[in-house]
Amino acid sequence: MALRKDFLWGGAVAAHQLEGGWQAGGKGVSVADVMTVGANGVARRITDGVLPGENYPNHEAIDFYHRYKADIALFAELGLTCFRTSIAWTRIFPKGDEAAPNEAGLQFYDDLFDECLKHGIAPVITLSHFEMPYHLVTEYGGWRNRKVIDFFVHFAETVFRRYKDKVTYWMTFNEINNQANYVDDFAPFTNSGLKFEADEDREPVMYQAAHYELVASARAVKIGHEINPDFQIGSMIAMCPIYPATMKPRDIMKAQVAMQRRYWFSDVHVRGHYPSYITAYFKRRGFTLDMTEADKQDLAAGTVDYIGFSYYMSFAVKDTDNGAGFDYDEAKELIRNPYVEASDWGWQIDPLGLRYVMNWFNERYELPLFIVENGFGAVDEVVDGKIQDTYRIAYLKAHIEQMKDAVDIDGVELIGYTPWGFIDLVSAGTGEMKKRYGMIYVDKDNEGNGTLNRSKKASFDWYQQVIASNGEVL
Ligand code: P53
Repeated sequence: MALRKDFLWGGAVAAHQLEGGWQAGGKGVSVADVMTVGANGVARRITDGVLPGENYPNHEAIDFYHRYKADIALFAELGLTCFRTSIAWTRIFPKGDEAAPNEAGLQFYDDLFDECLKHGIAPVITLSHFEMPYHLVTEYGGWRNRKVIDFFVHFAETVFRRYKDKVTYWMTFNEINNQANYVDDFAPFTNSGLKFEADEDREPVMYQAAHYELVASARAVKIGHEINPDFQIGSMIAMCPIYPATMKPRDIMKAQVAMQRRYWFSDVHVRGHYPSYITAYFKRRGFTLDMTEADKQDLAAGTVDYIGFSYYMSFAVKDTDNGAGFDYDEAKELIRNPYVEASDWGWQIDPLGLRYVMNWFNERYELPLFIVENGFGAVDEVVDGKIQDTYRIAYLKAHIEQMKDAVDIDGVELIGYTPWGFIDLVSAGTGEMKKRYGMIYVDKDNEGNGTLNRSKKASFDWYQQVIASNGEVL
């Protein structure tokens, strides 16, 4: 047995993390454009608009906007058969609430996709990857406002129609479930454009925003299938399995509830309705959400075709509160797992966890899977002009082995694999360049200095032979 013949070997990025050109071709300001650079353990700041004197790393990023032709030639040399990126919403609708799209933005992605297709690389496209128009935040309160559903659906329909013959694989919202951590400012802002009052009860606001996103996603899926029945439109879930700390029954139950808090989103995407454990939770907590009959019909009519997910690490949790609800606070309750190593940024490295979650998804949904992010953020050092990133090769190799076992031994259906940031780019979490995932090195540092030149790391040659052998030579 082996991976399927048409297995998609790719690489993944997101528009705001590599394009730069933040004002080029009429692009509007996105939420990523108002986030400063952070550091390991230091959160990025979200400023009130773009302020002078601040370092906003996404403004230039790695300047893919102006260099994409040479970059895609390099991706072709690597052997990619697909390229996952996103469409920056603000290139198409600079403010988000316009009736007519911005032609220059649409043309940019036409040219980009043509360039990919010329090299036999299929574009795999995320509609919303942490880059909603900032205007929708200031004028509408982000996804706390129902009107944003229509703005998103209009954006989705516009790009579905425009690229219907160039793109087959789509995803609606990147890592929609990150906002399960609504306590820190990062995920609510990047997922949903949410900013909170100091004394606001954040949790129901997050659920309301997520509900509108799920409705918007379902409406987009339905319209997409009408525009082109061949479209494959997936969810995109950040999968970090949450293990119980011990075999103590209360730890097991705690881990189950924690999984429910992180993964109810994919239940709705796939099944087209809310699971009863989450509606029971809303009831117990007294959350009264704006959820109409029409919403329910929309959810049922727009279920996804496949499960796109990212996998970097596993989590673990221990029961501490002794309550009957096993309530879970993701910002505070995760513990270090002594059985696995961690990256310099504390991300716990757990290759077998990938096989575990592939089984979990397969059991639960019986849909094809697509691993649309996986990778190792590390500091690279150039020695004699070359980066010998053996640690990255070891991480990717170990994960690909588990992915193959899930397919071969466990019978999971898998569409493809696109390692994250295969060309170095701006970290989403910290805004750093230093946290590198790439097989292609980009000469730029955290302060924004560097030539932006591209060069191959040792992992480039390694991945090239992995692709050429369809995963047989690792
Ligand atoms: P960075 C948290 C946990 C798992 C995945 O992340 C995450 C995050 C957010 O930081 O994000 C995804 O750059 C995301 C990408 C992101 C990548 O993982 O913080 O989809 O945009 O760059 C890696 O190291």
